[in-house]
Formats: sequence, structure tokens, C-alpha cells
Amino acid sequence: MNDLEFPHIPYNQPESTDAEAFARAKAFYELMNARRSLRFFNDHLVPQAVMDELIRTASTAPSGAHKQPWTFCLVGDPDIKRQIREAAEQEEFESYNGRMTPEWLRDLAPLGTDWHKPFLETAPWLVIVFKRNFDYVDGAKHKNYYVQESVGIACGFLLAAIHNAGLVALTHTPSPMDFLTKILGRPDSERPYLLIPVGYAADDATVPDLQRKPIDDVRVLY
Ligand code: IYR
Repeated sequence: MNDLEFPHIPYNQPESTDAEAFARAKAFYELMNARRSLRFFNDHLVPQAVMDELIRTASTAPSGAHKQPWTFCLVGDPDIKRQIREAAEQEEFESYNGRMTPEWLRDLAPLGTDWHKPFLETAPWLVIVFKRNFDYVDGAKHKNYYVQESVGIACGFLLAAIHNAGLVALTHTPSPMDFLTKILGRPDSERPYLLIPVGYAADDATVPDLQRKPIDDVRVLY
């Protein structure tokens, strides 16, 4: 007997040989290596049921003390998307015209980004991820742990799930993001973390021709 809130139960490790593990690891790498951030969406409406499965996947992420300190706001309403676009473009205009350092603007130049954000209206869905710094339990504030890490991992799961479903997404970080709290009426326990437009790629969509670092530049073996 124990009085843990989560009693421990046996874990059923799926059977796998090293060869199967390698084959699956390689196949998943190839799938994920084909993922790209997309800024050009078509207006095909992705069913909400698809989005719900993606968000369920994101919410399987590990989190500090299993507090699951995240909220995924799923926005398909054209009027709310327009409000978000207008507010984001105002902030981005300020960022591109004075708030970002010359070095930052030079680093962004190859990506071809600017303050215009039409994808915030063309993408059928915007997922706005909020981190929950604390939760209210019976009216009392309870602090969450490793919120930044937990929500980052959940966003990684979400991006992988989106790609696996054959959809595309962009990790958009308008700065500052407080306007999202206001537009979406979120409580003071939450702060915006990431804005992710999701949909299908436009027929004429392009992506920057970038290269990924080879493994020897990112893995140090001890
Ligand atoms: N948030 C701005 C600028 C921007 C910043 C980085 I770092 C990028 O990798 C891309 C864009 C924008 O979304 O345009």
C-alpha cells in the first residue's frame, strides 16, 4: 500500500530489437528532417477533430511534477484571427523598425521575414500556447515547476504531430505577446508562449534553402 496520488503500476515496455530500434530511429529522423517551418498556407479547412488529436498529443509531454502547465488556445474564428493579425503586425512593425538589433536583422535577412503576417489570417487554425506559471486550486495559488521546459517540450511534440499528420506550421513569436492574453481573455495565471499557425501549404509555398548542422557539430561523445 502507498498513499501516492499516482500509485505505481508496471510499465509494459514494447518489444524491440536493436535492429528494429535503429530502423525506427532512422525512419523517424527522415520524417522529421523533412519538416520545415512554413509561412504560406492555403485556405483548406482542417477539421477540428484533427487539431484536437494534435493537441492531445502535445499534452502527453512530460512536465514538472506532472502539472501539465499548458493551455492550447485553438482559434479558427476569422474575426479573432484578424484581431490577432492586426495586433501582431503592430508589434512586429515596431520590432523590425527599431526594437531588433542590426545584428538580429542581419541574421533574419536570409529568412526573408518582415512585419507583415498574412499567415495569421490565411492559416485555418492558430494554436496559441500559454504557459501556466501557477494554477488556482480551490481559489489558492499553486506554483508550477519547470514551466518553461515543460511547455517547450509540449510544443516540440505538437510540431512533430503536425508534421506527422501531413500539415505544416510556423513557430511565430511576435514580441511582446501580451496582446494575446487580452484578445483571448486568458487569466493572470497564464502567459503567452508561442503562436503556431497550422494548415496546409499553399501550392506556391517556398522555404529558405537551409542546411542542418551535421551530427558532429551537435553531438559530443564522452
Ligand atoms: N518574431 C519576428 C522575428 C523573427 C525572429 C526570429 I529569432 C526568427 O527565426 C524569425 C522571425 C517574426 O516572427 O517575424
